[in-house]
Amino acid sequence: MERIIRFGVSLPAELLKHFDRESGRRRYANRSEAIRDLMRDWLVRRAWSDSRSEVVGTVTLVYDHHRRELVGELTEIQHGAHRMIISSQHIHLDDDNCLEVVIIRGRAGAVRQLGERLRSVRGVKVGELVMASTGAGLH
Ligand code: NI
Repeated sequence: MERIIRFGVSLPAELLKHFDRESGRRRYANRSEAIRDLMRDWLVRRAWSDSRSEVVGTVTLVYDHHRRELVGELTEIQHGAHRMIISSQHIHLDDDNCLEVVIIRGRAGAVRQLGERLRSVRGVKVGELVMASTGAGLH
């Protein structure tokens, strides 16, 4: 079982008051859980800021499939990066619109670059890169 430690932190009373109010709104069971989540978020952000660290990200795209050039370009980019793309899912939302979710694993710099390339393809209506983590080092 994982060893849990307790430690003391000094901080301004007002800061703690605001923190408790916000973490209560977000339905955290207790202050420790809220702080653990903050630490994990910070570690994930740190990992993404080091272009060499191993990360996982998802890119969500919404586009009109009648725009053939756009579809061709998205496919071209993904084939060019097939080693980094773990999976992709395509959903036909209606007569015109498609939703595509692409899961990418690799070095942070390369994952970010690929995400940016996909979302910046001309005609993409919604394009968002979510910076997730392999989970390694997070407990
Ligand atoms: Ni479709």
